[in-house]
Amino acid sequence: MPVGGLLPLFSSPAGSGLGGGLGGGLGGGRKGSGPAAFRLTEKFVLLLVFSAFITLCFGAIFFLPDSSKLLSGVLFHSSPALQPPADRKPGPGARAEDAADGRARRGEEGAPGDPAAALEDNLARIRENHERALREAKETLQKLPEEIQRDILMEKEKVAQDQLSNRVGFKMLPPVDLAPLVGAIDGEPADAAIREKREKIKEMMKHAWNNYKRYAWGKNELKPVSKGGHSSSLFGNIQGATIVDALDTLFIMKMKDEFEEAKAWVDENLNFNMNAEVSVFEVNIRFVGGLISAYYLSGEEIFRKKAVELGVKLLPAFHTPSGIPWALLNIKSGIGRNWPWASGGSSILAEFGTLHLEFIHLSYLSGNPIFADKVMNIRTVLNNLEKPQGLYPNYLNPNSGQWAQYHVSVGGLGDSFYEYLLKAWLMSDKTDLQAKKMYFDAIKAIETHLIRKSRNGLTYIAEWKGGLLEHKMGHLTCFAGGMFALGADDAPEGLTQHYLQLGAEIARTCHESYNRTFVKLGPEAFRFDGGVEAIATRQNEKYYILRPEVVETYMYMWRLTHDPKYRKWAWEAVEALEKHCRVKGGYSGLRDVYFHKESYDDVQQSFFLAETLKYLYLIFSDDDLLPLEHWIFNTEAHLLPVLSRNIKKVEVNEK
Ligand code: DMJ
Repeated sequence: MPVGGLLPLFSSPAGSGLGGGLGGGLGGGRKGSGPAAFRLTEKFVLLLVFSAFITLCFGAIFFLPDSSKLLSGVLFHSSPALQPPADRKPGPGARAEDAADGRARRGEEGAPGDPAAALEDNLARIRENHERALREAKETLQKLPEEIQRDILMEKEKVAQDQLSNRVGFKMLPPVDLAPLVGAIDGEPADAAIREKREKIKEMMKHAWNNYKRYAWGKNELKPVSKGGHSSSLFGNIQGATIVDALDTLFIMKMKDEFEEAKAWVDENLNFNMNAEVSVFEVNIRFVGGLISAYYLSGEEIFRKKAVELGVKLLPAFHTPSGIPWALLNIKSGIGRNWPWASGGSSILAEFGTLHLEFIHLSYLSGNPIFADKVMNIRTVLNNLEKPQGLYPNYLNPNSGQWAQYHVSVGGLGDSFYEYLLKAWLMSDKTDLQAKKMYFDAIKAIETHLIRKSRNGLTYIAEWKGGLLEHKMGHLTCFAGGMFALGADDAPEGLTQHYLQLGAEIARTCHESYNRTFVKLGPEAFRFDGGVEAIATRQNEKYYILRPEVVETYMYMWRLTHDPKYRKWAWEAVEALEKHCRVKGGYSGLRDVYFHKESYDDVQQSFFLAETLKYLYLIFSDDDLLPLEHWIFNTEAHLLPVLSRNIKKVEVNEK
């Protein structure tokens, strides 16, 4: 059909309408009269048939599956060996192969082998694909419905995570209602003697920081004696733990230049795209916590971006049947596992129970409920479980969602879980009533079953093993004095005074554990049996690694009571640190606090800068520096603002 014959179809003359147009086209320009002219209905039917034909043609070309192959097979009878393989990828490689195929078709030189071999090759590939599909279908059929559901959920989550990563990568995080900063700096004491002490602690921070910078910049921690970098396996290959842990301490001490160099390092070097197996708990409390804290203090977007980026990396840890996360996670493959030593492959209470505060903030900062969903699910699992004597065992199996060994501790393996229940209540602007109830129920059971008084009147918190008490208290457990005091205000049944008193008693016991050593710094664990009180009896419990828990409790007790003894005790700790832990290259832990000659462990822990020095500095500052009604300290002493009940929060998806 000549092209000219079609044209009038698309250009009906004015006034002639459809009939005129069609007639003009098909009738060679004649108006609708004469024997060859069609009637209107005939024209309409013809138009329909014609347009159906055109649609069919287009459909065949564009929409039928692999129509090109079909056409080439039917029309050109080409050999399958010469067809491009179905899974060919675009890109330069594909073009080279196309060219080779072309040469083969034209019988040019360099054509790949003989057509029969190529045909066999292609068939093998098809067979292989077919078998793989069958295998996958069989595997799926063997799964339980819950497993299939979980796989679907994981796939969905993966998509959600990818979207979130893109939002972080493309800087599409939502605007955040940054509450006016209350007391982030200053707190300068009027009393000159106190001011001087505060200055001294700042000088200690400078000594720790400068030596880290000089000898271990960019590494996780400093070896202050051998003057090099120290890397713990807790962070995999993630580097810079000291930098991230120190950020907020630098900020509140107004060490502006140092803060800026730390920020620049984070911007240029802090990288999570690596094949690294990390401790989810440690990375969360130090890195996620440190970055969030730095963001709220400084308002610098880079910290929020990095915190959310890292949060996304940690999400695959929750891919367990119960949603209780793995302790260890490969942040590249997303494969998780538990510590090999943990009872029956269990997750640890103090680890999975110490994600709550940071993850609630991650949801707020990213505008995505996924983080809060994860930790609220942990809460639900724990709340629904039967608890022996009202106590929370340290080991929980993430596959069965059931407790493993009945071992209860307010020190290592359990500690910060209780701390985070209380702080979830406080950080929610006292709206998270479930956290409040769980906290007060838990500490009631702890008081009944674990807290005891020594013959000479020292209150201590023992460890509970299937109903039997081990009369030992860890340095880590000493944080509990501050926790009891911090929660006292909201205690039920007029117990406020009681909990404040309990806090004071724990502070006294922990002070005794310091006072009864040669260096006046406490051991890793101390005992109340075999005729001793607050003294370490085993060689492997006599070390001190610059831990903060005792001065942490002094800080809360000072703030809440203003009893001058807490400043006195804190100063004793400063003097002991200066005398026994300070070396030319920084601060080192000690192997034996009872020994008259220092034996250094040669590690300057990152928490020394994040926690120990920060708490000491606060004890010698006025209370308007970081007021407790506005700021929550995470378990690494990083600062999280109270999320006021008036700000809009992201919705958590109820299970
Ligand atoms: C810190 O990393 C945290 O305080 C954690 O909760 C317990 N251990 C260390 C300090 O001792």
